[in-house]
Amino acid sequence: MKKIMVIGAVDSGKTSLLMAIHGETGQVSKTQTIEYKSFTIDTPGEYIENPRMYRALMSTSLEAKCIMFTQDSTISKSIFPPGFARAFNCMSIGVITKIDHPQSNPQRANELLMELGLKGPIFQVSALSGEGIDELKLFISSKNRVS
Ligand SMILES: Nc1nc2c(ncn2[C@@H]2O[C@H](COP(=O)(O)OP(=O)(O)OP(=O)(O)O)[C@@H](O)[C@H]2O)c(=O)[nH]1
Ligand SMILES: [Mg+2]
Repeated sequence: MKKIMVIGAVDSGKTSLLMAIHGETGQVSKTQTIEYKSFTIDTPGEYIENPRMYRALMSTSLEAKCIMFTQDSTISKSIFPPGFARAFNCMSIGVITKIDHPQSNPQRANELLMELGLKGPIFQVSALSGEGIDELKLFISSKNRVS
């Protein structure tokens, strides 16, 4: 079965997001390497922050039917090169994270994600409060049905 992969900056909330999707609670730890868990693939933020690791992201993405690109809504800049999502053949969506945070600016995060050339929609979530997680899960499960 093809998987759902997540790519985004260090600390953008990728692992927390996957934990919320899997219904897991507890302490989040730093992602050191590419991690497979049932239908998801987690990646370390360093892999998008270091262009030498792009190749690893590209080859891993062959196992994915959908890539979630995370943008931390408390951060004012994007780590992604413009049009980056177009480099991947599969479905691509944006996920705006940490919308519960007092410094969250979802509008700015949305504008940053719009530069990626995503094929699919952009979701707004908080792994902390659970807001937006059900909507994202619904979209993911619809992708699971089609292939
Ligand atoms: N307020 C708030 N904090 C969050 C949320 N999601 C994650 N965080 C915090 O952001 C920090 C980084 O979260 P991670 O899930 O480890 O981020 P990551 O993208 O997996 O980071 P790397 O594995 O280093 O690439 C942690 O301190 C989390 O508690 C959220 O929805 N709201
Ligand atoms: Mg992580």
